[in-house]
Amino acid sequence: MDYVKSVFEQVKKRNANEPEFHQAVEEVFESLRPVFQKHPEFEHAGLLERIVEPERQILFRVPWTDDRGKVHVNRGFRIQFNSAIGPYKGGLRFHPSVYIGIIKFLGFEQIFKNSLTGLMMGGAKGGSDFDPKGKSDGEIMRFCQAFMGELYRHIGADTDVPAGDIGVGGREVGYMYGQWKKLTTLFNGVLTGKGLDFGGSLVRTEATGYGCVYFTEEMLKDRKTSMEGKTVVISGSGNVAIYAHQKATQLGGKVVAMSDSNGFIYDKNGINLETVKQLKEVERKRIKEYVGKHSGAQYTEGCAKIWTVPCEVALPCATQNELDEESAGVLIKNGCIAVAEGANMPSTPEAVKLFLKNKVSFGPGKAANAGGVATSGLEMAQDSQRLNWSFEETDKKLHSIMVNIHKSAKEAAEEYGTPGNLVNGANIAGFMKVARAMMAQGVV
Ligand code: NDP
Ligand code: 2IT
Repeated sequence: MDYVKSVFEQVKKRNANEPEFHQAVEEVFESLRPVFQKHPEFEHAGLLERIVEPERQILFRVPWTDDRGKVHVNRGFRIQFNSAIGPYKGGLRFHPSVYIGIIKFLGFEQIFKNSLTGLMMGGAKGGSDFDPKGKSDGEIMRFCQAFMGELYRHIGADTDVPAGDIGVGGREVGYMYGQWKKLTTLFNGVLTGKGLDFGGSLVRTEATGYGCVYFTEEMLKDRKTSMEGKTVVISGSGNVAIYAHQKATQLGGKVVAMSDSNGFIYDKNGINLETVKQLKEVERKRIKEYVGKHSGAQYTEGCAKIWTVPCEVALPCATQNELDEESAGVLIKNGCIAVAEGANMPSTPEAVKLFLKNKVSFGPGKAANAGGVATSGLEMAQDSQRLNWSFEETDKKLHSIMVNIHKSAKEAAEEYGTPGNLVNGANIAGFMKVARAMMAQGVV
């Protein structure tokens, strides 16, 4: 059995019943095969065995009280995966589907994504199986305080810097920061995605969606075209989806469909973003309410069918494995030429294969959605300097980071013999920096 395969078998055995983690590892390993052929010293140093084993995994009880005085217990997670190139960095996800396998897949992806940004950030992820849906502000606050009541022991501006992800936005980061500050009596950049009044960065809210579209523009440039005049479908209607819509529209695209976990809306005139923002960011309601406000729009129950809406550009921005082989086939048949993953691992491995085989420009999540964490890195830099940069300056930096990520992935794909395959390119480019750092730092 070859080295890559034998380590993967070990990963499956040691991490049984964690299919999302296996999926993320398998994809990276497949891309890295040629790297290990070229660098036998990596095998000797046990790089793969080390990189799939988190440096530290923290699991904790989160007891909190609802508005009626009833006590609930959730489970909290923080996985500090790899610190070879910087302090641990990665978001927190609050969603009932969260378990150790989800946090592990996300933490593993984060190692390579953070490396691709070119900034000094290691990989981590955390979260809880807490469901924020239908909870009052007071309940959200008490949960966030309880969660931080344990997490604060393990994080720090120079050790581990969490941020948002699904179910964790500005409101939750604010409550967690307040509790962290109270417990430690410190004030620094220990969390990113903070409010602008207390150390947050301009553009962080928009960053993942904007970055995903900047990445798409680079892929379209390679096809001698641009976003101008393109029909776009975006799954999800959360933070990433909303700002992907905003940037795609600014660049001349028309977004005709968006979704939430219940279903999707279609508006042939282009989805009105102000209505979506009001519904999702302010009122925290369901996307189906959109059709009551725009007469030409239609709502369809079931979110997976969104990929049957014809488009040239598809941006999956909701969750893992939301776009399968069948949906990929329909997208291709309908003339889709570019797919960029705003979400983490939204396309199944079979869907990815089909896109690559049919020469659809495909931007994998760890490259295409790296704008969020990159801007978190910019927030950390501003916090350390005790300075705030302007929107324009920060957006310019984000744009140049996304252009560079596309370039490094494209060049690595060419260097290792699979031109145009940005999955291989992103995995290899992200891995190489971490591998060099691990080699230089010895067996630790
Ligand atoms: P939000 O919580 O703001 O929005 C999530 C959106 O996805 C909602 O529309 C939600 O619908 C939908 N969704 C969530 N879970 C499911 C599910 N199981 N099935 C179908 N739809 C679902 O999260 P974000 O926008 O921040 O995150 C979206 C994706 O982007 C995630 O994969 C995240 O990991 C990734 N990402 C986020 C970054 C960030 O900076 N926020 C950075 C990089 C990647 P509903 O409201 O019905 O639950
Ligand atoms: O998946 C991701 O990159 C994020 N949720 C953002 C992480 C961060 O630290 O900003």
